[in-house]
Amino acid sequence: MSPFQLTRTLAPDAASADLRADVLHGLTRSPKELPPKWFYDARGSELFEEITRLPEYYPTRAEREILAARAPEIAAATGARTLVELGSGSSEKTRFLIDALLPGLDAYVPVDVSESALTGAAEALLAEHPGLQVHALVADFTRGLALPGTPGPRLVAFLGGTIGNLLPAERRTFLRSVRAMLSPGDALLLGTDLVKDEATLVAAYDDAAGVTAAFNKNVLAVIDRELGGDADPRDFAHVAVWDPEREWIEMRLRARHALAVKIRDLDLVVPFEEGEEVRTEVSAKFRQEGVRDELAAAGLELARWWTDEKGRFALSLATA
Ligand code: AVJ
Repeated sequence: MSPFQLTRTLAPDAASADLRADVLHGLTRSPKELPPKWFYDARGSELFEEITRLPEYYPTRAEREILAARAPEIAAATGARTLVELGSGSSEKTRFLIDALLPGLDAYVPVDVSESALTGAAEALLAEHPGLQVHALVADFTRGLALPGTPGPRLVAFLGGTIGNLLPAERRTFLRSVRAMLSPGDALLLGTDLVKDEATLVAAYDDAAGVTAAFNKNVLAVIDRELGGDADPRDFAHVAVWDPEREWIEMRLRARHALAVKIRDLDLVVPFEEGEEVRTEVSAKFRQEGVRDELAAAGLELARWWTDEKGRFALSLATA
């Protein structure tokens, strides 16, 4: 068998139908909102990579520190022969896991909505590890997955703190669908950003160089290009606020003055009052008790908990 297989479980036009539905629904309700997944076209993914190198944006470095220190323990605890990575993107931090799991590792199953991210990452990996089976899945992992029949035990990794971009009800559904993928002996490795002082959190989402502002406004460029919109990013301000009750950061786009955005392909005119905001992202921050409870509610048991030296970010290992 060839060491690389790619399975598409997304219709090629699924993304555009979903974008239409999300924009129509999100911009005709009050308060307005857009799902964060639409940030990530080629430009948005580039901006996100840039964010991960900003001095204010600590989560990527903190998670890399944990993986570098703990990958051997993770490998020993799981003995995984298949590594599944949800939202794998460029698979950069996964190298620590793959290196620690080899030579017992048979298969790497990266799952992402972006086919180009998957093939690029797979090529790089296969060049280094020609014996490894790479079975890439183009899929929306929030919708439940059929995994290939590669050998167990399986380790399912969901890194980067991306679970924080789901709302609490979505997290429950997501964790249950992960639980449903696991057999006895399999495990979940989950990355979560942690609650900390407001100034550190807000700075991470409102950096001095304005990269996060450009990333936030990129969703307008996506709407303009994909749906024939006429939104002008200069009409909107980037806003990042900490919600201390819900313990999450919200990113919003705030209309600098009253205006209307026309979206040709939706036959839609979206009015904005001066100061009106669109919520574009929630990024929840966690505590150990909350992670344990959410895992338990999905039938998963928190087995190990690791943080970086400064206690900013956590990796959880959970078993079915
Ligand atoms: C996708 C979870 C890594 O919520 O921190 C970065 C995306 N948004 N800056 C996050 C993001 C604004 C990010 N993750």
